[in-house]
Amino acid sequence: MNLELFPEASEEAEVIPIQDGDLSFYPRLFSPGESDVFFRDLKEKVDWKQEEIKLYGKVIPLPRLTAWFGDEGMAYVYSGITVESQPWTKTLQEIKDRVDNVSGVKFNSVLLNLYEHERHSVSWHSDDEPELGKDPTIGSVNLGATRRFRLKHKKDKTLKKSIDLPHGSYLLMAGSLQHYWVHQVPKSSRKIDPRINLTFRIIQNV
Ligand SMILES: O=C(O)CCC(=O)C(=O)O
Ligand SMILES: [Mn+2]
Repeated sequence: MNLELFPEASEEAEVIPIQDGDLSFYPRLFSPGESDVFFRDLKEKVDWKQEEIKLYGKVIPLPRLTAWFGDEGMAYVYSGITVESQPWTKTLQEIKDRVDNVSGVKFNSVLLNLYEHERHSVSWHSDDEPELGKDPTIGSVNLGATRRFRLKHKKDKTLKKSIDLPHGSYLLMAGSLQHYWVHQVPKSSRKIDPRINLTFRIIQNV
């Protein structure tokens, strides 16, 4: 990507003060123009899957579409689903290079979520699967409509945070955040356009 075509991208970060974890927010890691290009490419070309989970013997569709990419041989268990990774596409590699660069790590996999409308969501959880290791670094890129990201502390119920994640933004979660906090993207009663979220991860022992 020729950065001169996208002068409004910025690697400026805000540290979001939070107890028991680290949160950094890059409001415009990707410019609106390049974010539009990424959004369209991913929405059209990714083979989006409607996964299902089993809950109390019932099969329930996840309230969003997903896809899983990564270095060769990455398998990921997510809500009881095992998914083999697909190889990086040119667009995903380009996004990953920018994200790796500001995060100071090398992610080896990414979970893509497509929220087609306001009824699509992700419920309270931590990204604390054993294959991510202790204190995982999770990098979250946002494309398309702004959705609200909520965090709540697992022990101290008075601790909560809410962050709106706009087109082109990047949220870096690190330290003990996944140990002490859960997060969600709630449904909304207000109409919301499609959004794609990419959560970059590092699978250990590969
Ligand atoms: O869509 C988001 O902002 C969060 C997605 C998420 O938490 C996940 O995939 O683990
Ligand atoms: Mn998550």
